[in-house]
Amino acid sequence: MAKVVAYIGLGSNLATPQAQLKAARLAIAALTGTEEVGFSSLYRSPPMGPQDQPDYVNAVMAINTELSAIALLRDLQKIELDQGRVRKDERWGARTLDLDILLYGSELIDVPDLIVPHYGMAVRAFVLYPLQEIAPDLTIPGLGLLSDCVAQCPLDGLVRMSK
Ligand code: A4P
Ligand code: MG
Repeated sequence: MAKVVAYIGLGSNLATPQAQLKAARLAIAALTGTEEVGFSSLYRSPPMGPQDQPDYVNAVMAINTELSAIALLRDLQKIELDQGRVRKDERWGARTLDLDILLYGSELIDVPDLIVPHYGMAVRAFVLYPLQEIAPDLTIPGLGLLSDCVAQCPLDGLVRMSK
C-alpha cells in the first residue's frame, strides 16, 4: 500500500510534558504501517489562550504511514486518551497531551472531524519553528512556502530546549 508522509504536532503542559511527548512519540511510531522519519527538538512556549496554565512543551514529528488520514486521527485520539487526556469545555485549556495532524501528504482535507492543513498552523510559532527544523523546504498546501510563514511569524516567547 502506498505510504504518505504526515506531520504531527505534539503539545503538553501537564504531568511532566517531556515524558508525555516521549511516550506519544513511541506510541505513534508503533501504529500500524507507520514509521518515524523525523522528530524535532522540544520547544517551550507560554500558553496561547488562557494564561492561568503552565507553559507548553511542543514538538513536531514526521511519519511515513499507510493509515488513511481519518484512521490516523482516530489512533492519535486514542493515544491522547491513553495518556490521560480529559477533554474539558474550556477552549485551549491545559492538557496532558494534544496531537494534531498538521499535514497529510499534499492533501487538502475538510470533513466534519478533520481539517488539514491544521487551521492554526500558519500563525503558531510552536508549530512552524519545529516543523522548519525537520522539513525546511516544505510547501504547505494552500499556504505556500513554510519558510515564508516562518519569516512572518514572531517567536512569541518560543525557546528551543534539548534535542
Ligand atoms: N480536528 C480537526 N482537524 C484536526 C486536525 N488536523 N488534527 C478536530 C487534529 N484534530 C483535528 O480537537 C478538537 C477537534 O478538532 C477534534 O474533535 C478533531 O476531530 P481537540 O484536540 O479535542 O481540542 P483542542 O485541541 O482543545 O482544540 P483545538 O482548537 O484544536 O486546540 P488547539 O488548536 O490544538 O490548541 N499554547 C502553546 N504554547 N502550545 C500549544 O500546543 N495548544 C493549544 C490547543 C492551546 N494553547 C497552546 C497549545
Ligand atoms: Mg487538538
